Amino acid sequence: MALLTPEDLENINRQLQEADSTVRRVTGLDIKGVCKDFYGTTPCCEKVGIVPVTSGNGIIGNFSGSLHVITEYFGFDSFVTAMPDVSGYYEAVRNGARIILMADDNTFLAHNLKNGKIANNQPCTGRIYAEIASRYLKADSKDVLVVGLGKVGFPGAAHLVNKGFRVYGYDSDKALLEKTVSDLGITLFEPENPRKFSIIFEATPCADTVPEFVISENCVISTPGIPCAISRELQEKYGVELVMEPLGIGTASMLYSVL
Ligand code: NAI
Ligand code: 0TF
Repeated sequence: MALLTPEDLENINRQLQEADSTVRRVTGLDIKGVCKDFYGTTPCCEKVGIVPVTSGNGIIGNFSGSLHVITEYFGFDSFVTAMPDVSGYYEAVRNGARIILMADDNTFLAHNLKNGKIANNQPCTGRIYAEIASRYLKADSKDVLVVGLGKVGFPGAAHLVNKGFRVYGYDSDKALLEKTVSDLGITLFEPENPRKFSIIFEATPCADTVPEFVISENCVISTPGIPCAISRELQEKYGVELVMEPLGIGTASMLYSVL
């Protein structure tokens, strides 16, 4: 898994506010509104315990602090434990946490201790970014280009198929691409046959993965992928609505999914 850096998470509150404005322009709802509609749940001041985890590459500066800001932004009452790992988990439960948020290098989970529901960041992120893309108010058709069909992209693409969109899939891993095209019944996007899209969902760990020839004027690119899928120059040239934020939208999706 590509790991976040403390720099990715700088000014998380501002990043979240900017993403919220874009989501509102794109869908007519803010992030809370999309999550509420999608999962049919509403937070009721559930207490969230955020537990730092030291295993593997260790604690990421700003990670727990950003989760604290994000959970409060979405209306949860949250705290970061003083201790990490198992001691932190114990501390969170003893201090009344109803939902635990914690991540090692492979898994970032939300676990609701009251109803037993558990969520994984990757599918929750894929689904919510795909859902936002699917709600684009100015879309000119139900065609969607999905770039990157891994642990985030696959569940997002599957969600778009379930919603009745015509999904064109692309991944630089040819074997994975062919398997996914067959498993999901989507269309293989061939760069040799270029076409333009008004809805693009991208989930790769690489920069500049969305080529100019697929971008239509005022399209939406909904992308959890870090670094950014398109250059600022292309974004400005085509008036792209870019939904991109490093942690908050995916975390909101996890939290609403376990309520
Ligand atoms: P993954 O490794 O499971 O999947 C990435 C896929 O992208 C792979 O199938 C790979 O073959 C493909 N790929 C790589 N370069 C490509 C290119 N140039 N063109 C087309 N396909 C390409 O990774 P995962 O877990 O799905 O994460 C994807 C990205 O999303 C990462 O950058 C990760 O950090 C980010 N992420 C962001 C979150 C957020 O809240 N913003 C949450 C979770 C992940
Ligand atoms: O960096 C990641 C994921 C996060 C997905 C959301 N964008 N790409 N995971 C590693 C998190 C490790 C956290 C660390 N153990 C801590 O500070 O607790």
